[in-house]
Amino acid sequence: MPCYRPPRIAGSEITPERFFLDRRTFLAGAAGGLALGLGMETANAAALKAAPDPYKLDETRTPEKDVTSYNNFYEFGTGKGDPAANSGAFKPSPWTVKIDGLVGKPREFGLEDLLAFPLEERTYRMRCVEAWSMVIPWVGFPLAALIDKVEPLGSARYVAFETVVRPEEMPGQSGFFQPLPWPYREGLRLDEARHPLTILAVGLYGKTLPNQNGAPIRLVVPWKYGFKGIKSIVRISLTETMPPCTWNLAAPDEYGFYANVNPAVDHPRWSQATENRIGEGGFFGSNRRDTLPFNGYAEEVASLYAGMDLRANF
Ligand SMILES: Nc1nc2c(c(=O)[nH]1)N[C@H]1C(S)=C(S)[C@@H](COP(=O)(O)O)O[C@H]1N2
Ligand SMILES: [Mo]
Repeated sequence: MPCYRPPRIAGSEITPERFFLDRRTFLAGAAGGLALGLGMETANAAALKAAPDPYKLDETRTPEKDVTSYNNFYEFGTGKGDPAANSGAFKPSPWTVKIDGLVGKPREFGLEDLLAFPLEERTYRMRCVEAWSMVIPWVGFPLAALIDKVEPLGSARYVAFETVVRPEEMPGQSGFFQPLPWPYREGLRLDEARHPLTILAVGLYGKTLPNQNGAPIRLVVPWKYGFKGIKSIVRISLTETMPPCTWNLAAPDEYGFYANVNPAVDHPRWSQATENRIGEGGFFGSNRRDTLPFNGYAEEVASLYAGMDLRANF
């Protein structure tokens, strides 16, 4: 049995910028050539070109080198540079995602089946609970399209997700000290999962998803804190009751099930009112921008929470 060391993440207010920059300089040589040649650029290219982004943002995209070198993916280590440095041996192909639980047609989807969904580009803000943010051009498809294929039963109310467990390929899952209990788990209410903003991403910047960003398929829910965006998914289950979620289990007073971005509800150890947009500088209070309710997607999603106390149900 590994020793489970309770995680204690910190706000980016206290992230030493020098450390991040050193790591990044060190890793710069590894940042190229990360597309793993799954053929995504050719598969579905026509559909991708044809589909306009309905949520197009008028904000500068975070440079690709930052999106692929400053990551949270504890299966590869807890440092921001660890996922890019330690995920070279990870094999995202072949891959299957099992869909089970309260569905009429449970089945396994191979990577080819997943890449066959009409792909779209979606440029979304991503706001980590640690108070940093990015703007990322994802490639993916609505989770609703996948859910429809398996025909949810009337009793299904939630969707549970699980990340792969592969200690041989994921150094953060082996060794005596491990930062989290595996598999990493996340969940959504079924209506959140079906919302058109919610996508399964298979790429970014028009390329196959790099290992450190959750290859070959990860969840993106842009109005929620980044930890809801579970990576390298192998199982999706429809359930009647609220599924257990990794960070919520680890520290329930710090990370809620809903985890909707909310500048009015501070993390117990730091403010959530402002954020540091990666690539713009400003770790130490200069150049911070205001965090927006629902990460700027209130018009689209606030109605999902009508009548809910958003301070209590964080
Ligand atoms: N399996 C898994 N998924 C995960 C994480 C993780 O540690 N393991 N970290 C989460 C957190 S805290 C964030 S902010 C985002 C980061 O996504 P990115 O590295 O692609 O920017 O992934 C989320 N998904
Ligand atoms: Mo995060």
